[in-house]
Amino acid sequence: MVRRLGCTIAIILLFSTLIVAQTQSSSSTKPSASAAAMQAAPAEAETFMRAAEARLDDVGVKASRASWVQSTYITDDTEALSASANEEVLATTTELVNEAKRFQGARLSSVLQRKFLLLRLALSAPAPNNPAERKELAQIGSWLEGTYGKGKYCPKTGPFAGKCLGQSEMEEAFAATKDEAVLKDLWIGWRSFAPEMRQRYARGVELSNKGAQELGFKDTGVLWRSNYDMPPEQFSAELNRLWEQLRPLYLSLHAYVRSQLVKKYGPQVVPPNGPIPAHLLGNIWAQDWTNIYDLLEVPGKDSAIDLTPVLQQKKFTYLKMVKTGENFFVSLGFDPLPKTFWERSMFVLPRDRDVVCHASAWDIDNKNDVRLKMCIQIRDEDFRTIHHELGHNFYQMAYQNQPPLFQGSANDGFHEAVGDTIALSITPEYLQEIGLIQQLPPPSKDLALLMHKALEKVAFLPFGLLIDQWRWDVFSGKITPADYNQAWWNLREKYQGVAPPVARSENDFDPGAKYHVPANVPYSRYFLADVLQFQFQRGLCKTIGHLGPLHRCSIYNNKIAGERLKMMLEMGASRPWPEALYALTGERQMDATAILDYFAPLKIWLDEQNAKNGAKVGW
Ligand code: X8Z
Ligand code: ZN
Repeated sequence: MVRRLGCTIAIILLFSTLIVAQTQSSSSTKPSASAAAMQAAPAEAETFMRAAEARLDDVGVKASRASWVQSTYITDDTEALSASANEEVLATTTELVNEAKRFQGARLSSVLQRKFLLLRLALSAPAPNNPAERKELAQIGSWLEGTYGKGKYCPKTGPFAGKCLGQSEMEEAFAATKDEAVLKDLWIGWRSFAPEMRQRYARGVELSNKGAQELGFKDTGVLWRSNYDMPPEQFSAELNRLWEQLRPLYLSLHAYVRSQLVKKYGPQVVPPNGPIPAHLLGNIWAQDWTNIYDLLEVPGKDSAIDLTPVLQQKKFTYLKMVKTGENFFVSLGFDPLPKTFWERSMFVLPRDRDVVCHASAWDIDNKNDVRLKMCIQIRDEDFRTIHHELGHNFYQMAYQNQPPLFQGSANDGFHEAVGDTIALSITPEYLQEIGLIQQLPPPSKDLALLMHKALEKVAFLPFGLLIDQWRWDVFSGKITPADYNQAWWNLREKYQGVAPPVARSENDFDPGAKYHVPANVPYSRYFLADVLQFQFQRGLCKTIGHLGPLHRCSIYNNKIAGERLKMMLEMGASRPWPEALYALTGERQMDATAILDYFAPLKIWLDEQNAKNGAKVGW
């Protein structure tokens, strides 16, 4: 349970931000400490910080190596080695944060103030100061991640009988079948490895809360919400504000998709006015609905929008998919990926060992040893995910000249949004330019293009929000272990309007079947990224003078757009995120109008269809 940057792995250093005034208002600021600090010379703080960053860098790199080996070769030994390296990170960071208390209230440069701030926020699961508890927390973290990585379901009947399906094969299976009974079996089966995590997860929550309290936060959730250059309660309000703006769009999509699923599966299976059964949306977690695109009746649907058959016809290999992603960044003026990226990455599921298949981008040495870890399949979704991950890697390389504590993104949503922004440029125009399609679909097919994108981006929004609503309440104690599963499904219904296909109970631990929960990766970042990527794209397309709808804008090959983007990436975490946003877009606020405008023509069409079908909106 060491701080990671989403699925960009750079152990310890965290990289989000909070303005100094708020840190100082925390309960750990005692007058006596401040009085002592007034005497602590800024030069002493400078020396302290230089040594601290060197130590963090050192233990962080060691832990990254151990974690890489664990994630790409899960055994008891690699789990133990990784836990031990993470324990050292926890110990070092805690020690440094405690020592740093003597500088509270000292008159420091803004750069130094920001570094002290980031140091205090550097762990996503801070450990208690007690060595035995610290060790226990590190072990729980490695065990949970390893247990998820090994998680499999081996169906006894149906088309997948005789195979054992890990995350990657399970995603494939969910995309491949529309048979309700098979989907239900897979859905239940995927959750069967999670209950054994429940108890140790709860213990991890207890320990990391203790660690957070020792750092002066009320609980770990407050620490997470303190990472956005504003007070934690303002951050929660900010998320609500964005969600309220986006909810009508989601509701329109939900109502339309449900009406189509009623046609396919019948009202006995899909209640026309109720939540959608969660196994029918083409994805194990119902977070991305693109796999049910072919069930929908959309004008212009015949055009080559789903890239899976295109990639397969063009005989794309996994390497060609990654090279195509790299080529996009190079076309913008970024340096190519280093030779070691190609030598050290894991691109496919190894046949002979357990690995964590959930895609991630790594920055092993905070310099050029960047890597991709993924179980690539030749399909549309993985092509997009490759761009997502490479966004992390190019960000990491762009900020490598920043000092260690600034080697991160402006806030964690920025790290998640960069590759997705690039993927928004995978337009028909771009696909034609690189020879993947021959003919451009006419504007009359735009609705189909938008629907495909909405099944990815709009469908995801409430999911992106609710995971941390659950965890914040778990950390605060509002949700207790006795209600873990019920509370989870209450939120799934409230935000997403989905329901489990069979009754669930507290013998289940459904949150544990989603990677980021056992891996302890905060999730609000993906909601933010969903909003930010459209803002980034709108800003970049304006910069290059694009005329016409945003969904037909590609920044491919455009060095001016590349320069703009690079400028922001190179800032790393050195400035509060509104400044980074300003550098790219000229805006200082997160703004949902970019995504709303993008999908505006679809929203009109969805509302017409829902009215025509008499589809109820909501559940
Ligand atoms: O975890 C990821 C990336 C790695 S940071 C593959 N994503 C979230 C998820 O899969 O749940 C990207 C979209 C949301
Ligand atoms: Zn990511």
